[in-house]
Amino acid sequence: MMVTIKTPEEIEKMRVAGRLAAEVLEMLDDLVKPGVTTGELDRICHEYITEKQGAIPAPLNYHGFPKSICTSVNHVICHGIPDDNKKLKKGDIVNIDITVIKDGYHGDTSKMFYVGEPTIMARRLAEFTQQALYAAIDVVKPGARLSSIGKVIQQLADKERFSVVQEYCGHGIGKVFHEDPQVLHYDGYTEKSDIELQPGMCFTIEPMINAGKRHCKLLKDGWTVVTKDHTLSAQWEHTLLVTETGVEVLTRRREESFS
Ligand code: EYL
Ligand code: CO
Ligand code: CO
Repeated sequence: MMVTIKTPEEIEKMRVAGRLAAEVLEMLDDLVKPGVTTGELDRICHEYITEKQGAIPAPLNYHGFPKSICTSVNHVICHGIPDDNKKLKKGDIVNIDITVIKDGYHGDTSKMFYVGEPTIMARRLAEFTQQALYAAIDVVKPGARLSSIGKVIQQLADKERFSVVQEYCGHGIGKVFHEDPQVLHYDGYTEKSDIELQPGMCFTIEPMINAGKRHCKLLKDGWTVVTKDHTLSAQWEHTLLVTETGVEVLTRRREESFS
């Protein structure tokens, strides 16, 4: 396993990439509403990233992925493909996942949007998942172990009787979209893989939480991951930098404040 430590010059580029990714999510706030298609949202993001930001949407052609963003609606866990025929409707919940490359470095972030008024369960699941991400961010500091992240998320989910998806995880990030280490959202490290966090490490935390059982199914399109029991799923993601004293949230949005 090869975990990179970013230089001060690289950290500045990670800050820029992170800020741009966050700004794409902020731009979407007024656009996610009943009647819009996920295909339209993809085109809007693609144009914003390439024209306004002078950046590259990382998912496009990554391992052959056909679009510039991921849009995961209701029981879709992750990697939902934007589709001109998929109109969002009142009561839907949708995760929009943005990764941009700027000056060679990646910023990766996602959040849940409500389309009109969500059901009580949908809101509870989405808010819980955001709080689980925040609790996990809170344990990130030099000397902490990678396993403390998944332990906190799993423990909170157990209390609410929600489940934590195990097949997809957070990841180191930098010049490369997905680098070491793997960041598990459940309690699953071996002694060897459970590294100690050090200043200059960058990685994402991106828990996927299901209202029902944790198991996934890959659709025949080869990309879309859904809950096997078709219950709702939520995900939130930030890109983080381990600092000398704690953590910096590189993809922080205006509406967020971190201690
Ligand atoms: C594209 C590649 C299989 C993303 C992330 C887009 C989808 C399915 C192969 C991870 C893996 C985003 O870190 C990610 N999101 O936060 N693949 C991804 N793809 C894709
Ligand atoms: Co992402
Ligand atoms: Co990611």
